[in-house]
Amino acid sequence: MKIDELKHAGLKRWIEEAKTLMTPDSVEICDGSAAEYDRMIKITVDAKLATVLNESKRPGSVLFRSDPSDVARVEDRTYIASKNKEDAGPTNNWMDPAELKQKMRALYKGSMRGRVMYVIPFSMGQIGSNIAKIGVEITDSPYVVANMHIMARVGTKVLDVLGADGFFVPCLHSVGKPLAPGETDNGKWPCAPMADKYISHFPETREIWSYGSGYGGNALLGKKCLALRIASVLARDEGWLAEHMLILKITNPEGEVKYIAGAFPSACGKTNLAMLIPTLPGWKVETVGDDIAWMKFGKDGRLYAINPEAGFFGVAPGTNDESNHNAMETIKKNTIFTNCGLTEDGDIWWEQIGYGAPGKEIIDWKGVKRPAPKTDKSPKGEEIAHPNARFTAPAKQCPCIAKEWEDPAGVPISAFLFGGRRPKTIPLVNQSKSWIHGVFMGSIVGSEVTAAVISDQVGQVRRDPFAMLPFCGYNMGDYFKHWIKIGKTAEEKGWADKLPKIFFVNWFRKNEQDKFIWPGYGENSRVLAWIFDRCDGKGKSLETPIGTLPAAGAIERPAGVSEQDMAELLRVDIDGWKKEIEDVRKNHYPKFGSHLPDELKSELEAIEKRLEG
Ligand code: OXD
Ligand code: MN
Repeated sequence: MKIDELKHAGLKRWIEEAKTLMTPDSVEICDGSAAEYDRMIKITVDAKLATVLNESKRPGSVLFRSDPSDVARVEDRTYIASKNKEDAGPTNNWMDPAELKQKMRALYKGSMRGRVMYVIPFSMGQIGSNIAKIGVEITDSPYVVANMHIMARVGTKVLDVLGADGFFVPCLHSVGKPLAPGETDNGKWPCAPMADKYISHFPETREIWSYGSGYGGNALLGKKCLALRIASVLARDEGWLAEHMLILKITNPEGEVKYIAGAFPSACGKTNLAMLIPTLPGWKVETVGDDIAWMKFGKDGRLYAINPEAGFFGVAPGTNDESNHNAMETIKKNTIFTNCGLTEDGDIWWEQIGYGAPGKEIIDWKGVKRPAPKTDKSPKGEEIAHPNARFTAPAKQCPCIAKEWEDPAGVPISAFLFGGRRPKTIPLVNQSKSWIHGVFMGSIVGSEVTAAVISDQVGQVRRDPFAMLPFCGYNMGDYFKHWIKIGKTAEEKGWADKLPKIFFVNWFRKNEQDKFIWPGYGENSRVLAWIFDRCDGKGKSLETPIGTLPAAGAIERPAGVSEQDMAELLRVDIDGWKKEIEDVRKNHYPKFGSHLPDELKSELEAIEKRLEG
């Protein structure tokens, strides 16, 4: 399709402007076809950016190696450029939108020279669903086009729904590496130096401008940029929720079904939890989504969730048949791998894949030949796969995908989970006493920082409210208010009892020897079963100062967990909680200043009183 054939005048104008600014050699409007996907892969293979994997081991799959400076989301270079700084709030980088655009225009000028400018119309959510949103990404990266084919619904069908004047979020992306005449990428992942990378959001005008990175959330703009940062602003304005949450379907031995949504910071095992195989007999878990949930009230007063994505962009290291058998099945074919090891027999490999690498040598994520590890572990800093190596795979390939995962009406949510990697203090599971108490719990989520993000805080606990710290497109204090408002709306309409119940969970408790005391993975089904019952007002429980905990014996002990460990997992650590709450009062809540809702201040006081006994 040619630009002139487009029906949407605003889209046409925007594409022309981008073309004039970035001066690509040519422009292509993506149709979303399988042939187009194959062509993108061929272009990257010809440019030596991708390696085709062994067809008999990993059919239809390729491996990319990125530049060592371009391996994860870059939070320090991510901006919320609202007109007023206060609207971006204390947790986001801010720059005046006019100033940022001026800076970025200078970078974009001529940045696509020697390249093709691809225009990708995409829908987050089922095309045509009334919850779905349309975006159009302009990019000079065929890697991005191929990934977007998997992660979103792309192509001509989207333009049909957009019509002549439909709303779309313009998403501008350039890797920031123009090519001189005759120059090709020739095996060098194109990107710009760190200081020139910008992942920018303009919430008032609903625009995304990304420059300089070709990796994951920095470049696949439908995911974090649109479906979370811009969508959170749309959700605030339109009265719904755009959340960093997995969605799972759980069926009990009696055949009753519930849907649970869970917010966990990046790399806390959302994908593993969403695809869990229960160890509890008779229970079944199926996947609706592994990263993002968009939720709206239905006519019946329940909150209905859709997964706006069409694929999984999962962290590879640590994924194995034990930790996530369903993910391993999902990525058996038609998958894009990035920054994994390449074995002698043309397959991928990563740390904790469950087996040593075959053969004598392996090529690491930097493209260097190394001795093939005999076990699946490597010393820290010498990993074969980058710790944030990823797979991009179609959700429909997942053996446990729920049949309703594409239902445009969404699925009714019974429970919200909040959690993070917390070695101490936070018990295995804790139900909130009320909606507001649950919002309080969400607002104080914290987690040990991992490699999903470039940061000097790796290993430290950082507060990550609602797991939205890097993804909220506006003032986080106002975001807390929005959650409180959702509760109030339900109350006013007589739907309060239909609101999801809220739980705080922690799979990551450690003992004095720094060893995890809860086995996690499939054994988490024991906790999910208690949560399932609590949603029906069942499940033996205990009122405590921090919330409602399982009564002794309510969660059956898995093999290998001693009675003492189980008691520790469910103990209310009063001193630890006093420190936790003091940290919230002194260091966390003051950041939000006048934007902190009074309701949360009252919750803080109430829990302090309860802890004093
Ligand atoms: C992700 C993330 O990639 O949260 O999902 O970083
Ligand atoms: Mn995520």
